[in-house]
Amino acid sequence: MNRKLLVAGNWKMHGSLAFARDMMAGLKSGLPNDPGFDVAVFPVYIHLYEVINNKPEGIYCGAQNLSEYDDGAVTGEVSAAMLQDLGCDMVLVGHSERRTMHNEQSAEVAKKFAQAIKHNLTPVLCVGESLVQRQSEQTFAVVWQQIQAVIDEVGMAGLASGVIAYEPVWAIGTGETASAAQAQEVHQFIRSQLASNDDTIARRIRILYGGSCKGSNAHELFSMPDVDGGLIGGASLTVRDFLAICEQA
Ligand code: 3PY
Repeated sequence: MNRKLLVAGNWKMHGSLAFARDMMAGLKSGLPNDPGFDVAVFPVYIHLYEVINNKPEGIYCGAQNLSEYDDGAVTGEVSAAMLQDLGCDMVLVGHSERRTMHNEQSAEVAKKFAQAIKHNLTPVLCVGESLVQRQSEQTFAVVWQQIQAVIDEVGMAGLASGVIAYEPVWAIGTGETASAAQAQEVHQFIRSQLASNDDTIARRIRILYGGSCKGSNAHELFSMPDVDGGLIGGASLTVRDFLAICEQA
């Protein structure tokens, strides 16, 4: 099955309104009209409106997080309905920085995923193991537990509305990258586990690689049979670096 690649830039807590505007202008002039792959950017909440209003046709915009609740007295949080109202298309859920720095547990991540699909946002479910977990051969178990929690909440049909991003924690912001073979091994594991539940969904769902992906390694990563694009951190923060990755898609 042909899956359309997705190149997604996670801007994390970087940038300014001027940065967001410049990035959109740069992507507008640098990307072909119909690139044949999907492109998305994930700015901080307060820059979403700027991006949504300046983005070129065909680029998706998403938030980096959302509340697990519908609405109410939840100071500082932003709901899925609010993101949808603003014009967001997507949202990251369970990024490792949220799992580690904000102690987000898989059950909470699963509730956020459910909120996203309830409001027609495409959730990008981030999963991945730490270095200690990899060294003690727990990679598959950790990754599958993170995905299973979402299946328990929304079922396979719900999961199918989203995208999975495999982001080994040891490769995030460290300059370390999983080799293409290491990435493929985990992506293939995820797809085969999903296939034992539903073969059609397994073949259709996109699984992105994230973790120090850049222009110089994107081609090799994206040519793996189960790697359907990338969730890009640092290299999504300049037009030149991001376009260099897009050129490999
Ligand atoms: C990274 O590549 O550093 C990321 O965390 C992308 O989400």
